[in-house]
Amino acid sequence: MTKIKKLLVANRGEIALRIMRSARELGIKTVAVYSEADRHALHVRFADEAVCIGPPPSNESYLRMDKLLDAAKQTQADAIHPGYGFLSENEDFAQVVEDAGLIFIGPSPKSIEIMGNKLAAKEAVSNFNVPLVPGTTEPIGDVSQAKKIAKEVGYPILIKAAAGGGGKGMRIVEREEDFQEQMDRAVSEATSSFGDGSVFIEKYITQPRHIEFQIFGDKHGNVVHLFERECSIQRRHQKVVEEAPSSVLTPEIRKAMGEAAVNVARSCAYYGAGTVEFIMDENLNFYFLEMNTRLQVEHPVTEMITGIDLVKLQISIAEGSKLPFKQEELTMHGHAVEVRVYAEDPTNNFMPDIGTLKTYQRPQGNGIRVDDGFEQGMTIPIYYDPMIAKLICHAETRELAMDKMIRAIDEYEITGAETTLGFCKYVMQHQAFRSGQFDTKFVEKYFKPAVLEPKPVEEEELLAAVLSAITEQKPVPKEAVSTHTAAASKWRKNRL
Ligand code: MV4
Repeated sequence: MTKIKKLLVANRGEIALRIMRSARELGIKTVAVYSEADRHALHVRFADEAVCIGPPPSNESYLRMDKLLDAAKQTQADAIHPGYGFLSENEDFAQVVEDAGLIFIGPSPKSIEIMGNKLAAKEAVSNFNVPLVPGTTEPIGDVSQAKKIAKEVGYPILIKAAAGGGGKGMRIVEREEDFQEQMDRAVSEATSSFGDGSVFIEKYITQPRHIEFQIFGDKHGNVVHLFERECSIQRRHQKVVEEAPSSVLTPEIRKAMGEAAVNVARSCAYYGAGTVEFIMDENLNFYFLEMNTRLQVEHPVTEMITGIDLVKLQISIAEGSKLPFKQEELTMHGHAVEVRVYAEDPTNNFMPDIGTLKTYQRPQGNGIRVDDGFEQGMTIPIYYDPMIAKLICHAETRELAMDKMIRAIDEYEITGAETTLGFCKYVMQHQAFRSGQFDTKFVEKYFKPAVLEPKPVEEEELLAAVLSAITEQKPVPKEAVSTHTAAASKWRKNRL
């Protein structure tokens, strides 16, 4: 057991803040790192100490292992938490942190390495009773051999890059005639993106649901799962809505998937927080896809249904503590939903709409959590992910959690940048989502920009219109008058 005294968080924004809050509650001092673009960021203000690690671009700051280690040395931090993204799933980073005599808040470099390669992951789980999508478990060497297997499992099939992840480097093959061409494309994409051209094939599940299990292991060989999250509402591999538990799992399937998830963790002697990703077909068959060896963006929904602080648990496991509970002692309470609020314009193909947050008012109330890294008046930097916040609602039932989410979205007031709030509200009100009859094609199937109401007129534009109408002695535009005299709620941009 090594108690951590000072933790450096090698990340920025909402996740850096979220991690530092838990550290502070544990009496651990916190060190922020920041790029020149984040000098005034909230995570910098929150920390006990802060070190500038370079210019705005991530590859000159947040991705620089040497600068992060220097910052740790300079501040005498004894541990590093990588957050998510950036270096969180880089086994070399985990290794250099340990080589420097520091505690890495995460799994072993070896676990990261194995699960970072999908074929190595399949190989690892092969003796652990984990269902895999029918296909190949070796890199394809001989195309005629691969075609034979494709014929056996049946078209359509999916070619995936072993080194890929998050949907990168995948190719669908509808019929045998296209196999060679798609194969060539996949190999060249994989080579240029990952420096590794190995590819394999799987049966293509056409309308899958994405269900992932939160697992936790300690350094003494104990592993548990903390139930599932469903993240089927995605747009181009970017998650939009996440919830826990999933609305489709029966207790029996949950138990079977949970056991499979624990076995995936055992197959690579996993410790720390991890997520085991499955896809589920329309007959509720589930298959292991990959394991993410980090704390995930959507971890708050799990925290809300279990009441467990996952960051505190990560820290105590990194210190060498045993898991404080057994599987049988874990229970779920109620239902949690999360939406990701991005500075993107849903009416303009979700183009990033970076700006200064002219007004920024968070929703409040029982069962509402907002994880963000901004305040009114701040400018969203152009260099990083355009996520403004995560909005999480918890209630007794799924229905009540969705209703709370709609209320919270209506109460959220953001001007100065277009956001995905209205889009999230559309999802929350959609009968396919509400009934639980949805899959990963939801956005493609149902969303068109026209479903969002036209944006209300901004206050300034309205004033200008009224003033010019008065000074020019023209009648005040009718629309302006009605908007102005309407209830204050009409000002909100998220009304549908
Ligand atoms: C699949 C699949 C269908 N069949 N594998 C996309 C991200 C990566 N983690 C795996 N992905 C998929 N793998 C087989 N055999 C469909 C997807 C997929 C997907 C998965 C989960 C959530 C959203 C998705 C969107 C498109 C494709």
